[in-house]
Amino acid sequence: MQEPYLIELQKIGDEEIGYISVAQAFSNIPFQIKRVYWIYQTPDVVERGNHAHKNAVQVLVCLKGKIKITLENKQRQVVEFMLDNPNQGLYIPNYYWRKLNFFEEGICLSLSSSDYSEEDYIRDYQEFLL
Ligand code: T46
Repeated sequence: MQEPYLIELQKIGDEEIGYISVAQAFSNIPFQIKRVYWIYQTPDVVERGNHAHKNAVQVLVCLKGKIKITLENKQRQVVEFMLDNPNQGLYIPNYYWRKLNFFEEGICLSLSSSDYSEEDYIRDYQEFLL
């Protein structure tokens, strides 16, 4: 069973001109990236996620603001990450129940290993624990 972990993405540039960070498959991202999406304008009071993936693995990057990501495995072990830095990614293995809370107009970039398929989602928490 894989564990979630943070990935430090190189920060290229300086204070004068700003920065570039790069995500590259099989270099700093440990899978082939098949889909990229981003989540934005989520009010603080909303909790997104509340599902797990059967196969898809992901790296999430907070491009702006702050995002609290709570991850739980089938053994009910919970780990929490606060992403607030665009040169940091969070690797999420499959079979992790996730909850996302956005603060300060948080923008979340997601790099996913798979095409979108509703079949890959477990949206029922009791089913997830089976
Ligand atoms: C995840 C977290 C971090 C699509 O049509 N195509 C897509 O590629 C995606 C990602 C979503 N959708 C549709 C499906 C729903 O009708 O957009 C709607 C919202 O999706 P969802 O409720 O799954 O959104 P989140 O923010 O709870 O979850 C998303 C990803 O779905 C999920 O894989 O890990 O972001």
